[in-house]
Amino acid sequence: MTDRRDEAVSVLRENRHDGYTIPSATLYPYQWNWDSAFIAVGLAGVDPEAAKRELRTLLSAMWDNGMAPQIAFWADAEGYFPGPDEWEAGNGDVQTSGITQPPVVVPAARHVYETTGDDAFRDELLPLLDRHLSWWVDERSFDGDTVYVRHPWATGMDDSPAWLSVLDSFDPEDITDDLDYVREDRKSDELSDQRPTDWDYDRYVALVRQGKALDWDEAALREACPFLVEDVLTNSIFVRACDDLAALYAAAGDESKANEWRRQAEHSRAGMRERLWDEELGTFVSYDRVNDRKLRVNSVAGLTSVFGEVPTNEQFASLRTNLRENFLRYDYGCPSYVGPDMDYDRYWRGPVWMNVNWLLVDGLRRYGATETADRIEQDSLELLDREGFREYFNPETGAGRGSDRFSWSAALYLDWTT
Ligand code: 9YW
Repeated sequence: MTDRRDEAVSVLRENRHDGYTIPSATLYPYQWNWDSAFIAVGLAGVDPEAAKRELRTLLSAMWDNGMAPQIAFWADAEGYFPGPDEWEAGNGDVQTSGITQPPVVVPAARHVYETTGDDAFRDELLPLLDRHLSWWVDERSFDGDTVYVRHPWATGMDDSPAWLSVLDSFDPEDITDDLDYVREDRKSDELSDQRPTDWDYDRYVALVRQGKALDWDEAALREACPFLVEDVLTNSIFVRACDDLAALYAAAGDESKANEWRRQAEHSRAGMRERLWDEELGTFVSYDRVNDRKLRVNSVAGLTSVFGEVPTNEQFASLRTNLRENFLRYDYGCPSYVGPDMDYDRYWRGPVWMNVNWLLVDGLRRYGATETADRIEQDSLELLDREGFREYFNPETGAGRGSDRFSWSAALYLDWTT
């Protein structure tokens, strides 16, 4: 093992708690949903039992209705806002947040299964994964094809510029009368300039307080919530998750279930191609269901559609031109957003993130775009080798930003260097 791989393993060991791995010891002291999925991918090759446990713990926080929460508060911790008392949500065993995150758990489960060949693990997870994806279709889809989220944090790309016009479409005081809170995410001066602004934060908190006031009731929130967005990243991952669930069923010999989920994947893909494609930008975009409009922003989220094999060949040709001309003209690919007010250092408004690069590399290889995939993979490894396992990176200088010893950066390094 190289020194860097050893270090990646030790980051994951340091951040491991009882059955799950926290994203960062300095910023995020609980279990996060898609973080754990990426972590399981990296652990699969070095500690398969820990990888399985990571996913089991993640799924044991699932609600009865099949919602897999963004955060599970397994143990008390200091210094994170909004914590368990703020959300007042959970499944009886564990307190959780009231929103979800993109269902990377299914691709991760398939990866762990295929690495270990553990049929019992596959069979144990199948009904849980099925329940979760069925929840997306039953509770989070207007038309049965594309799915929606009701908070920017649920997309995993908290302060993406794609959300600005939706956040601007409502007054936080119209949905809650309590906007008192203290942020915990700007502990140093350096971080202050990199985190979401207070204007965004007021709206994030208002959406949380509205959800809590309505007891996290999906039907009530579908009526009242001003943020109902068909996020392109979530949908791309959802489509891939349906395909991967079908593959797991096929491995278990259940062709009828496999076909059911293949059909869902095709149906959701067709919905995305029809409603989320933006010819002028050459990418897929998210859709605001409340105001019935496309959110026309060139975010890397649109490019992750390759992870779900969503673009037709024709769409892929435009998307690849957009990727090369707009995103890969920086020294380090692939920035999270390009366009007006791009900010190289601010969270999801410009910096490079390793989990996104991992989705892109995987998807681009599916389209046979080997050179482009290699470029993004090499940029990622260069950044991690040079800067360490940072949370995000400046696309111009490559400087590491945010927290250090960040779990998914370490985990995906392990997967790329296997
Ligand atoms: C938050 C943990 C999470 C990630 C998100 C990222 C950030 C902040 O950190 O969210 O308070 O949830 O935007 O994608 O899962 O690493």
